[in-house]
Amino acid sequence: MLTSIPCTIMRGGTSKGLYFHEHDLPAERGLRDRVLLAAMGSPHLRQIDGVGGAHPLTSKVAVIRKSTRPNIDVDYLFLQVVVDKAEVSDSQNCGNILAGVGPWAIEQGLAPIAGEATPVRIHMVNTDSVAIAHVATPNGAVEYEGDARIDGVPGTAAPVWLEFVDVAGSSCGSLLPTGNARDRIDGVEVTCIDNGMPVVLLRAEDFGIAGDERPGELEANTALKTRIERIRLELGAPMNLGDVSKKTVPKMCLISAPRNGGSITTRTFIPHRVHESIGVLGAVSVATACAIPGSVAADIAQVQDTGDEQRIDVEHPTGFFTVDLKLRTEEGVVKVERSTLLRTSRKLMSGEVFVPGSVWQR
Ligand code: NQM
Repeated sequence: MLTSIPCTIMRGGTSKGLYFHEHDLPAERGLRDRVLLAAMGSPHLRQIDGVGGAHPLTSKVAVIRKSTRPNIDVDYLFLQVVVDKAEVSDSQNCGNILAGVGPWAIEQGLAPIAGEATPVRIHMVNTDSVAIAHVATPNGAVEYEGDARIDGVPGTAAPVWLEFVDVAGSSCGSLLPTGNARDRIDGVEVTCIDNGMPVVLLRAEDFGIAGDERPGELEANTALKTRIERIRLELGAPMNLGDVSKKTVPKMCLISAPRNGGSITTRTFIPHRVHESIGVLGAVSVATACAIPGSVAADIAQVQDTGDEQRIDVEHPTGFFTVDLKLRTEEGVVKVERSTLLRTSRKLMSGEVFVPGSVWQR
């Protein structure tokens, strides 16, 4: 007999995933992961026996519960279900799937409507940090349709503004986990940064590429992939992430001069496939590196000197990702006060997902 589990499928930003109430999944972690693998159809390159989209960006899960923390509406745990391996990882956060958490929480009665736009305060369990999602709620209900446009998603939708205040160092312990704005490894200069997502910035030219190649072209470049993975594995410990061989962080971001009037061009290994755009917190980390004197991005980025309030347009394979940063400089050290950015989200399906009874019976 199949086991049915209440579930919502949502697009969050440029990702898509399954959203669950924590209490609808098994409490024991190993069993929970086996259930999620079965729901997605992993491990299988096409996830043919599940609802996964056969790409890391469409094989994601949000597990949500009402929060008991003061001044927080919900706790959100992000899980990456690996497409072709029997692995489920909580080693990273996801700001795109986060974009669906606010609307979902309101519709599930976990956050009260508060006028035209409802702020939903979300504790992000993976990184023990807080996001505030501002969800359009005219007429006392979540509105999914609207005029907001984000690159990487066709059409328009209602805006979901995301605000972060305490994500710097949330995975690695500090904004610049190695203590330096620039390090040298394997013959190249890199910047290791964590403003919500651990990212290593590398200059594309140091790898003999232009930096605006299509994701597929980069994924087909085996020598490039091997070298980038070697650097990633070496940087795990210095970035306070330990052994990263089974983790999806740090992300490896190749940077070069902007091509289309933005601040910087990016191509991001996440870490084995190349992102079709760029992750939310990944973009926040890259944007922050652009504003840090001495980073490898600072040399390349075209950023207007607007003092402590900076708008950084991160170019990626399918357009731009705009990040607004509020910074403060203390004794020559850049600190982040807040980052804000626009996402959209859409409810796609609400119902039950089925897994074999041999995997789980309630
Ligand atoms: O950086 C992809 C995505 C992400 C993560 C990844 C994300 C983020 O685009 O906050 O959103 O880098 O694995 O969903």
